[in-house]
Amino acid sequence: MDDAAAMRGLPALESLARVPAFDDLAPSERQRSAFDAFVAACDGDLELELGFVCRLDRNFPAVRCASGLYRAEHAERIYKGDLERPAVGDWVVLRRPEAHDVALIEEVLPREQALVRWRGSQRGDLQVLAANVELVLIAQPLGREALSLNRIARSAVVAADSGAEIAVLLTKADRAASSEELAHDVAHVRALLGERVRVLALCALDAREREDVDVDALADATVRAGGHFGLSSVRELLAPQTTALVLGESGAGKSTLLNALLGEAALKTSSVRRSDDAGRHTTVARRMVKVPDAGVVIDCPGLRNLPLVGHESGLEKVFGDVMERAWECRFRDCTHHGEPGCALAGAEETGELDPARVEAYISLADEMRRHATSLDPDVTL
Ligand SMILES: Nc1nc2c(ncn2[C@@H]2O[C@H](COP(=O)(O)OP(=O)(O)OP(=O)(O)O)[C@@H](O)[C@H]2O)c(=O)[nH]1
Ligand SMILES: [Mg+2]
Ligand SMILES: [Zn+2]
Repeated sequence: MDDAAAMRGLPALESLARVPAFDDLAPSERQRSAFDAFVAACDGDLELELGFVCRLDRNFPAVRCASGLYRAEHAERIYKGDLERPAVGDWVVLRRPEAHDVALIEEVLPREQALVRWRGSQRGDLQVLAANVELVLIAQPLGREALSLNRIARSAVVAADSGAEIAVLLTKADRAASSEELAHDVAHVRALLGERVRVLALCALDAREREDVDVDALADATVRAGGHFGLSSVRELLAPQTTALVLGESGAGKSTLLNALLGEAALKTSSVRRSDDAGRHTTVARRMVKVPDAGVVIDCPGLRNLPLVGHESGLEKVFGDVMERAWECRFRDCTHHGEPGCALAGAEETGELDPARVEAYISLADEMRRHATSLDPDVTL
């Protein structure tokens, strides 16, 4: 198998750092009994083993089992598309034939959760970013341009739609124009997403030695604005036996953050373009790493766009109070663009709802309505 992996240009399994051990995660009861049922249906076939997909390199999976770490191919039913392909985080039934060195994924066990995005162009073109993720960390870099609240709100809706918990990470805090600016950004994000969503700011590169950056002042400002600061506050969110995923554009500092948590440069990073601060799509694999004394985190390639299509449940989770208010609009089909008797406009005026939060809701709901007719496969034209 290693020869086959080498032929495809995949990294050798022995060279992979910080791959979670089998015991670092546990299947749910449903997944465990689905595995037992599958094995029983195969008369207790000893070649079958339980494992989770800990890595995908250009769609080639690596699976962690109790007996070891294996490169695996898809069984025919998956290969042909009769069954869905496994994503990182999926619990699977792995077949390891004694006479062969090729392992086969026979079945993907029921998902407790899946983080899904619309790839953006065609109808029905969905991509499962990862499965069985408990927490999505939405990474948004500070610095060059104004903080993209739209991007944060959009990511929050997609992530919440999957059923995962969410938290926002403002990365590269050392690039904030000042500690006051950082405090404003933290406050804006909190107003945007509501008090229940944790907002963290951090600097993954060690800035303590730098004279132009006062890390303590940044930390104070963040905390005063109701946020949390630093790597330790990220680590606190990563409960043992759980999986988190870092979601963000290329260059947001996802891999740098994970390296800082790991205390070693296990993941490749590279500089952003000077001209426009854009990342270089450095991370190409989706992979799990185990953070010492904490949980498992998935690093994945940066996502350029995250269109909202059919993410109603996510919208409701993030903007529940706004949606509830919208029931009071005079017209049932109010678009909240200046119609008379619009309850959202009313709530903005009285200060009951934060205007930025209302505006974000309206623009995301508009987009979702538009896409519903052009992209959603459940809507027939
Ligand atoms: N100043 C500063 N730069 C940072 C920080 N974190 C990351 N960077 C820089 O940002 C650039 C991009 O970081 P990466 O970690 O590769 O970004 P990424 O999100 O993993 O990007 P992709 O893998 O392309 O999706 C690198 O040059 C990092 O050194 C930080 O806290 N402060
Ligand atoms: Mg990366
Ligand atoms: Zn309205």
